[in-house]
Amino acid sequence: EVKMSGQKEVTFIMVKPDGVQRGLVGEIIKRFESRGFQLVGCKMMSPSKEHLEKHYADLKSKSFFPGLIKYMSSGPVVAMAWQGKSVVKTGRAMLGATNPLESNPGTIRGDFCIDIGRNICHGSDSVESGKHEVELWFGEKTEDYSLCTESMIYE
Ligand code: RTP
Repeated sequence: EVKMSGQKEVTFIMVKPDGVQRGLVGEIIKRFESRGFQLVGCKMMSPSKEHLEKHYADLKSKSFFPGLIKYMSSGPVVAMAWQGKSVVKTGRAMLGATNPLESNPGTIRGDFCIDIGRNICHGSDSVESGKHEVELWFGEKTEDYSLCTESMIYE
């Protein structure tokens, strides 16, 4: 039971409008699936400005905030909830540094983008915000099938 609890960790990963338009949805999903994480929620949607302002509430005072909301509203996004052991921290590592020029090659941003304002994906930055963001984007409607696959990934 104690062992299982870490595997229930969830993170919110989003393919931003530039990632969708550039056809990188499959690539991003593939990397998380191949690593062994489980997709427990997935939808394409065009979030309202109000919803995006909630998601980015802690950035409201930043000078780039209006541009960020405009960019994030420029087309549909793919919102995903991923589950697994240490998925928040590992997910961030897989995305790479927020500024793609500082992202290592081999990371998603390090392989596919250049500008911080067009960095193709989002990932929750703590276990707490993972939970909060999955709830904000999915409500209660995520799946949990970690029990079905435990012997495939975890000891
Ligand atoms: P993220 O949530 O997207 O994974 O990135 P983060 O927490 O590492 O970065 P944060 O500072 O929360 O910024 C969120 C998103 O805002 C855009 N941004 N633009 N133009 C700029 O200087 C600037 N700084 C941040 C980026 O798209 C970043 O992912």
